Amino acid sequence: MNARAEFTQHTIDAEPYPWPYNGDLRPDNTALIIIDMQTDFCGPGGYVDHMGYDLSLVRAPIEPIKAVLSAMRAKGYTIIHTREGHRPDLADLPANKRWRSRRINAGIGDPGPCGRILVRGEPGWDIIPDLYPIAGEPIIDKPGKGSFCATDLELILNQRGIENIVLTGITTDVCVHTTMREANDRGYECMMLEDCCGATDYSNHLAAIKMIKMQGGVFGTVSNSKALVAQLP
Ligand code: C5J
Repeated sequence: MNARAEFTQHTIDAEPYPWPYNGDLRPDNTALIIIDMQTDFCGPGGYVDHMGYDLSLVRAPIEPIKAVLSAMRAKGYTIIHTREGHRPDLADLPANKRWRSRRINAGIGDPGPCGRILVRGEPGWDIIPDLYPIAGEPIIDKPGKGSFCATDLELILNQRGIENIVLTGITTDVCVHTTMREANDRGYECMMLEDCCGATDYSNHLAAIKMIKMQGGVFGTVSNSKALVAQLP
């Protein structure tokens, strides 16, 4: 029997195709990325709350992410967390990003009930206690929406031999989608878990999921926490 014949295929049920495409799903080639589960994006007094959006939409993924995190941690998969935020001197904050946020009374860098909005080191910027990283889990601090722009994420993924990425977090249509697109263009095999993501607008959440499924899975594929937990090797 040659090495190829001994290779055991594992896939997770997903749409539009079972993931990963080649059936090569192992703890040492697969990472879970949890995007921006920060108080600023899902807690009272944070950035999203300032903008007046319904927090229940962005808090809905907390419990499903917990289930996936605990299953993947227990099986030794790579877990990576991200945080969107800026340096205290705002040197990495584009002027137009600040201007737009101030127009809607959620000025990045301005004081709020959770400290300065989206500023590194402030209470509102940190990851919520429910999903807090444990020792050894890399945290990627990013100034933008995508997790690859101006970060060392790609270097870390390459050092660990990661080929497959499970995407979770908030918001579906902004930071999760941008990261999925960036990862897909770099050749990573991506799967979004729909119940582990949330947007500030439910129809945008649904549209973002639909976009992934177009063209045979133009950015990857879509599954859910129950399928992943039940089928994870
Ligand atoms: C946004 C994010 N929506 N984490 N950030 O500004 O999706």
